[in-house]
Amino acid sequence: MTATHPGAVVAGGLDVARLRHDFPVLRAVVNGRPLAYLDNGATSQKPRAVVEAESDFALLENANVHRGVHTLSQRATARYDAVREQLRRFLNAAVADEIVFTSGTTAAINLVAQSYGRSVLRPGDEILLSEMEHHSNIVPWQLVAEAVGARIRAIPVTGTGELDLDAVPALLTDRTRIVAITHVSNVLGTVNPVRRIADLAHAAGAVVLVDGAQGVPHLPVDVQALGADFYVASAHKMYGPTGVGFLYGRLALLEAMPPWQGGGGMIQTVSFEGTTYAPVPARFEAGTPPVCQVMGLGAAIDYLGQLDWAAVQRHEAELLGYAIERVGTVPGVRFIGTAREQVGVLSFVLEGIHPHDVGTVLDLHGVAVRASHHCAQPLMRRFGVSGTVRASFALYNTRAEVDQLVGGLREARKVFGS
Ligand code: 7TS
Repeated sequence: MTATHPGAVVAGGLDVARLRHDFPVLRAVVNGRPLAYLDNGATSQKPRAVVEAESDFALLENANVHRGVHTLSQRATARYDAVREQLRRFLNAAVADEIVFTSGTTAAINLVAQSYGRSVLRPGDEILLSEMEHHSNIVPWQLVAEAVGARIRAIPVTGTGELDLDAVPALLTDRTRIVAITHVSNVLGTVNPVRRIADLAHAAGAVVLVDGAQGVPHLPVDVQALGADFYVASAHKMYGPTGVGFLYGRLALLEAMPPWQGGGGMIQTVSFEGTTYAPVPARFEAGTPPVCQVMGLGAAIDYLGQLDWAAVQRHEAELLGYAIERVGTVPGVRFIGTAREQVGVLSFVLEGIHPHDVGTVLDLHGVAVRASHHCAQPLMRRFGVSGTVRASFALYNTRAEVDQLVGGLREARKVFGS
């Protein structure tokens, strides 16, 4: 693995210009303009160190894990499990066995729904979600609810894009078994009061799954302080590779959970009379895992670990504040989501212009945003829109990129009239 330059952080702030050198794609030219990559909520760019960790492993050290006695396989296994330990520290989990590698957030939620959900839910039981969930934190629960006869309920979202906490006590009943909420909304950027909700859920006897897909790229996460029983995320939104993510689960819960997918690596003994299963986390990692990608995830955690997080958070907050101020000067802009605690994301509509059309004009200006329902159709319905334009930020974004966004929005206004 190649180390990133140690001088990336300068006193008093983040040396963004130097950091950007770690991300070669940021020098791309799109439609004759310098790329302004503001679609980090969909996937962040990857620093050279992450890609090199993957390619070095593939080219020089490749072997399968947990299978061979030969040296290369043993080395690969040690490195694979070392990343598990890195994640344990990154999330402040109690032990490394609480970390299961998955292919991403979606796979991790499906794992919990199918393994934990199916084994505890009875007809008439309830699963409490929220109106701001990504489809990944809705549909897996609907699948299991349908199968077992359970019922889905949802915490409403206020006009500012916050969870309506006053509604929570009435929604938590003696039938609620699982509460699954996002840490940070991928549409609104709202940071949810996870700890408060977890305390209420636990008092009602429910377990809590936190969808951290948009949390880990922006906030230091301590799963124990949050009171999360399960916490899930994807590497590709935290400067790591696609194809890998993780499930954190409290050890006692994981140990009591039945396997979901069967295959190599998750068994103790197999016979036609019956099979016994490996202890966690192997029980939940059937088949060859994404070994190269796990090496890249390790490098991403290293990369994040060498940053001054206070400076990163300051930079991202300043940038969001600047974006709110500047985008707000464009005629006809209406922000969707104005929560008191907001990170990384700015969603808005330009009155009278379809978000797709705005997205297309922005692309002609070299600005990459997402313009859609953002896989959050219940939330779109809540705000009475078919979609929004979403600028989502990362630590390498700049004010100049926000200015480029605003230039593109003014152009869209001109092209489509007012
Ligand atoms: N949960 C949240 C909160 C997300 O933002 C996403 C992806 C997922 C789950 C699913 O993650 P995956 O890695 O398993 O696909 N969100 C987005 C987005 O906002 N734009 O593109 C993908």
